[in-house]
Amino acid sequence: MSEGDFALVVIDMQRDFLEPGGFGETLGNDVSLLRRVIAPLRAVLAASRAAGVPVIHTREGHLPDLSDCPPAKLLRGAPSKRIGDPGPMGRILVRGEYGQDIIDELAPTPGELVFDKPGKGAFHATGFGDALAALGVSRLVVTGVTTEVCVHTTVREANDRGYDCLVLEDCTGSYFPEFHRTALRMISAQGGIFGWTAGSAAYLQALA
Ligand code: TIU
Repeated sequence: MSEGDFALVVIDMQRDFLEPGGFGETLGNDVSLLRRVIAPLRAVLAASRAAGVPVIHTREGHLPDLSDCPPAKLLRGAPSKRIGDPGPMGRILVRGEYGQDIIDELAPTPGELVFDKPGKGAFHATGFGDALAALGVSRLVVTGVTTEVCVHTTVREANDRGYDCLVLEDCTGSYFPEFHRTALRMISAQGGIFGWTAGSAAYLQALA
């Protein structure tokens, strides 16, 4: 993997998805299932930073007045709390709240780009696409949660926009282990219909 032509993208490693009392748990999920992503992703972040790879983080979340949250998203499902309701980590999935921020273990360093996004994909209603264009990269190494929701939405759109995507298998995760496995297969099936997948060990080896 030649350096200088790719960025590391870390999707939604937020307390709202990984810690009790946040959005993920209000949807009925066991948030502990995502924690296995943290250690390998910490290693990937450290090695990427050391190699000078640009790192971009995203956070799903909404404006305090929820004007960027479509009614369909606000009303969907039968969550124990809805987006914007008060929870133990602040208002659920609202920008600026403690729960909406990235977990301490993977906190961005000064200078790393962080995009708040109202949707599942990183491109919709954000400056993510412009940031990639400014960086001049054509390839993305994609990590984060959840594999079949925000990672997939982002990878599918990135693929349409002409980016080659490599999704790191152990640095992505789902509340549904079978969805995780299948989502990864869906990316690389048919000769790489949306991109490719690999374990973080291969990425670290290629960086070294
Ligand atoms: N619920 C779920 O699996 N995911 C999300 O709502 N957002 C992200 O994937 N970040």
